[in-house]
Amino acid sequence: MINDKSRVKDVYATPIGRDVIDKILLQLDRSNRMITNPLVSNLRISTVKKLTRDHLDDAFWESFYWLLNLEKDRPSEGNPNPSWPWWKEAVFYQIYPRSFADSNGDGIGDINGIRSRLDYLQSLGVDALWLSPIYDSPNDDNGYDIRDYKAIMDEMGTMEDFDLLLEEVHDRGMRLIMDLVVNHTSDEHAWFQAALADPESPYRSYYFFRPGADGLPNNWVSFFSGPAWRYYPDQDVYTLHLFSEKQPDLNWDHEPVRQDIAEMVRWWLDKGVDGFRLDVINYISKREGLPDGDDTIRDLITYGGIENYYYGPNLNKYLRDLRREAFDLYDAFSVGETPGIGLEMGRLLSGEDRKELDLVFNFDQLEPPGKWRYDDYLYDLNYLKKYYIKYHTRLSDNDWMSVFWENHDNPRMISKINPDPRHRRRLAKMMMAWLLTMKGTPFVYQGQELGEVNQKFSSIDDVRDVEAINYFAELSVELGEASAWATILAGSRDHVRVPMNWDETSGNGFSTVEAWLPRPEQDQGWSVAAQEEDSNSVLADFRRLMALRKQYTALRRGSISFVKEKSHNYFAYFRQWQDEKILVEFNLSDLSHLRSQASPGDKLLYTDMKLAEKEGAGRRRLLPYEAAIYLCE
Ligand code: TEU
Ligand code: CA
Repeated sequence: MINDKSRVKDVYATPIGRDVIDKILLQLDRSNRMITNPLVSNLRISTVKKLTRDHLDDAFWESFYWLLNLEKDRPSEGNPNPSWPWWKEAVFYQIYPRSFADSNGDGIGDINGIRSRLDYLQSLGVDALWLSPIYDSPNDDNGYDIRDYKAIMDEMGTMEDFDLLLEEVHDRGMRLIMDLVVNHTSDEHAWFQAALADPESPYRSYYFFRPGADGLPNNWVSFFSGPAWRYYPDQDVYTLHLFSEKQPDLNWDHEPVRQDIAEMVRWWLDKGVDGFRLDVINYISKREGLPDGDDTIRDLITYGGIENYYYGPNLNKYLRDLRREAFDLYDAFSVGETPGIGLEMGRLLSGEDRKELDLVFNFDQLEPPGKWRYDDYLYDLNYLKKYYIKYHTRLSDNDWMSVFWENHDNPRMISKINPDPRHRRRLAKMMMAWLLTMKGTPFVYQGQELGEVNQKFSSIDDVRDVEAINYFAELSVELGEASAWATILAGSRDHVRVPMNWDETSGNGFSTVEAWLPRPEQDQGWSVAAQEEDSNSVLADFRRLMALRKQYTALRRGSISFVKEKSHNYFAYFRQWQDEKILVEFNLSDLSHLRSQASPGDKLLYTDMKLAEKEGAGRRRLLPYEAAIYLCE
């Protein structure tokens, strides 16, 4: 048990303590030597408490101890015999169905649209598709608010369409995973409707209903602005919603909820679905009594209350149960979306011996210290490099990580790194080379294979996302509309939700009518059609890189070792499997950089083709944002 008598090093030795301290150090841009040096590491917490009295009150320490003492387990430091399931060697491709392809001319992407593009997907060489939600939903949060888990949203098509899609994906040797959104349902779900209609309903316990009498039940805030509680005046009750007010949280402590969810998961797996991505799955277990969030923590990370549910008391148990009662019966794959968790928590959720999740999506790589998604800043790739070095230095053979930096919730990475259009192509290629040669399982988001960048939205009327709309309203009051809009433009999730850029026609080959979220501008030369015609396109290089990944086991299974770690703006690593050794090197800047690692006998497997032609072999410098891959002699 961690208590006042414990020393700093005892706290740092616990997985949660380590993750929390590492996160604070990261924000302060300090190395962990600040903690591991004997002077600090031997301090008693009671002393630290005194030293930090002005910033951290008793409530903070109470929450911190509670969190630390929750987790008795430690990540396993090895696995002599790691397994090689398909998903460790696969490349996943995420489809945002609303924006992929519209088959019936209503401006909304649908299942038959996806079916019509399966040849394209197969031609990319990707192994598995992940579909964002296509279930019946009133679309308050684009399908992440599910009304009926076993029905298809009208706009998406029918269950027959889905069955055909699944069959056709399998016929092409690919796999399909779905999105499982079970932290919350829609308020229009039958369970919630029953619960709301009758206080005596058994479904009342499926959610968090609290009496209205004394005002807000606690101080938790919603990720989509405002308090996390919706008030129903007729009944004088509140319900908890961590996301929009139309997304009430399910009460996982109530066993029938867990049973119904397991049954629903089996129902889909029985259809032949290959697995699921589990939406905000680390939020499902809330601290008993739903106590107030600590003010200091709220001030640090804005999401008041989060320490009470982001790695809750029964999280590990609920995941194990769900795996045993559904996933394992079908040998199905699972990747958990786990915002906020750190490296060690991730290992506890996805270690091979743990039997919880296969993989997690951790988000620490998306923003450097002190930044968050809505900040307008340039992302320094040296930070991404440091992140992967840290992870791969720490992970054991019992762990496997997901590799990604784009999805439907985040702006395009190229725009964050360097929005100068002159660098777009090479930067996009370099990021692809990175994604596809880093150790772990890559997840590509639709359009990433084209080098997509952010959209030129001009006002709040151009965006559709509930998060952005709510946040704009909140910010406008504080800052005025102009500066509120600048913030929305930097971070809006709609940058990546515009229709896929299939061709150069007015509807971009996505639809014959105006899309539900129009692209504000044509992006000439960057469509699929244009890139198919260009052997030096990002798309062409994506396929080249995919082919290399298929050809060389080292790129999929190989160990990773980093070289010249300290060299600024330069990132290089070896991947090795048995006798096969591959060197990958990147220039992380827009200036040329000395190429330092390859030996003369190494065979160049990949670089931007135009560069290779122009400069020939034996060049001494890497050009701006150049990636090079060699087979070592
Ligand atoms: O996102 C969860 C999440 O915490 C964030 O990444 C989210 O984008 C939010 O903006 C935090 O401010 C998942 C889904 O990926 C997202 O699309 C959903 O809106 C959300 O859960 C609710 O289901
Ligand atoms: Ca449609």
